[in-house]
Amino acid sequence: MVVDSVFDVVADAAPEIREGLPERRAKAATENVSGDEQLEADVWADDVLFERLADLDGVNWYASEEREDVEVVGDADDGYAVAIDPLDGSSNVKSNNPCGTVLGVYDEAVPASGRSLVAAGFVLYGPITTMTVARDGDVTEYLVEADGRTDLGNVEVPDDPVVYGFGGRVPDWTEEFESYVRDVEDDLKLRYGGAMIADVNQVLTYGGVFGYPGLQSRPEGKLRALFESMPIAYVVEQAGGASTDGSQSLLDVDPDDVHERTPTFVGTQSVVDDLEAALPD
Ligand code: AFP
Repeated sequence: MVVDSVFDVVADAAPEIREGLPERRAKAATENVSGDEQLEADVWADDVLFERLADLDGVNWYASEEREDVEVVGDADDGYAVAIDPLDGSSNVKSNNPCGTVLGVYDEAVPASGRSLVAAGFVLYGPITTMTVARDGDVTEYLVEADGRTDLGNVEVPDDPVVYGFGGRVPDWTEEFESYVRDVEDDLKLRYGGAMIADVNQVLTYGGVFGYPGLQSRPEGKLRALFESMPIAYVVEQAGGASTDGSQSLLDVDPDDVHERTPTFVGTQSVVDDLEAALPD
């Protein structure tokens, strides 16, 4: 199965990427198309993953946060598109904080709606390396080591929320969003580390909410729909949680551009419901 092969490749590359980080903490003298300063690690991880994923029969398109255009890498009937952020949270490499890879597998050419996702997942470089994969209605966490993967069991978002974390500067939040956060912070514990996949894994583990809101200065927010928001929403929703861009499931977002950004919130259903109620339509 092509989807199996995609996650086999990502898991097999993970130990090599992790081992290659120490000597790649410097900044490359480049920016990606979104204007993010690129670390050597960003560019290198993208090259490692592109080389392997482009080779897979059944993968027709490779879209990356680090590449301006979608790469056409195959012409299989019913081929898939892989949309990937090779090193999410790469600015955490310098400070030795968690980072990882996030990807979605779409069953048509991208950009495409989140409803065309057939699988999604992420690798998390923390105290241990894990890969979490959502597909066919299940979400499974694996321990990833050089000699292979170990199934650590199913992942389900806890119903009782414990943690919250939101990006952007507080003065740049909208009034309605800030008011919502003031309520949330009375009940939940702040967990925000600058890498979406690490912060979302807190939510998957303990329950709660993670988000990067639309800002006064940037109403679309920071996170990229195709590579970050929709894949992570797919994981969280398949794990029994919810997602929203403020008014709809992130899976209903249908980006026109590969690098389009969207306000992004994922987490325990009750908390996401309260958030949607607090934000203007
Ligand atoms: P980098 O990959 O450039 O470190 O950005 C990480 C990210 O896209 C996402 O993983 C984080 O949740 C978010 O940006 C952090 O953004 P702030 O630095 O504005 O908090």
